[in-house]
Amino acid sequence: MQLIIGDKNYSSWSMRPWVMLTQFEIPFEEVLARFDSFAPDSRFKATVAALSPAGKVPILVEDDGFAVWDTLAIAEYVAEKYADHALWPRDARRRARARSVCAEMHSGFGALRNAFGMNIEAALPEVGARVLAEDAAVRADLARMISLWQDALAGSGGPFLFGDYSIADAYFAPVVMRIRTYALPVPADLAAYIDRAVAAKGTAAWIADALAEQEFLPFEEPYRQSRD
Ligand SMILES: N[C@@H](CCC(=O)N[C@@H](CS)C(=O)NCC(=O)O)C(=O)O
Repeated sequence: MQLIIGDKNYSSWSMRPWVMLTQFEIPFEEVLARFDSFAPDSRFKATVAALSPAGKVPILVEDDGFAVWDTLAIAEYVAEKYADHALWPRDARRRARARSVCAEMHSGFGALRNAFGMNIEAALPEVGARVLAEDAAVRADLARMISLWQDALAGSGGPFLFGDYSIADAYFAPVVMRIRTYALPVPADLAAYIDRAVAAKGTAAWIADALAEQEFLPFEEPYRQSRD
């Protein structure tokens, strides 16, 4: 099984299934389709178009060439294939709630995502403070994220959103990265969750790889001219 991903410093969607597979020790081969640009004639588009008509990463490719694209579909496929691992919570209501918040992440939080692109290697606290002060939609997204995490942790008792580590924690791993990069303010109970999420095996391994990358991609860098 291969997982086609983008640059680890920048590719938030790639991060989710990679972290999930690594956390649950499900074997896979990583294939890096580095971002040059997302233009139709880019090397990236040529690489991924051969595997998925959607032309985006991540893509999961089985040994016989069968491909699954789009993060939520990949998560569901892997959860079914490896049903002995509790990728989703075993309890039906917790599972339903975990799916609700993953779907909410998948289709929502546009203001937060647009303003704060994932950039693991960067430290941009002044950007975080400025954007939050200026943009009510970003503040609203952050407030919703905080209440979503607090409700999940209160309902499960932790240590992860729905008790044991699940797809939901992998789904929010890129948001955890953004909170760190842009020094977004979160209550103390969530700071503790963030520490646990960062230390989780899959996320820690992704961060280490992201920090080892040397690429600076201007089209992913609205706030910097170069690596500091
Ligand atoms: N809904 C897709 C989104 C995937 C996505 O936007 N991936 C980005 C990289 S993080 C990409 O491939 N972008 C290329 C493009 O927008 O053309 C998913 O969940 O996998």
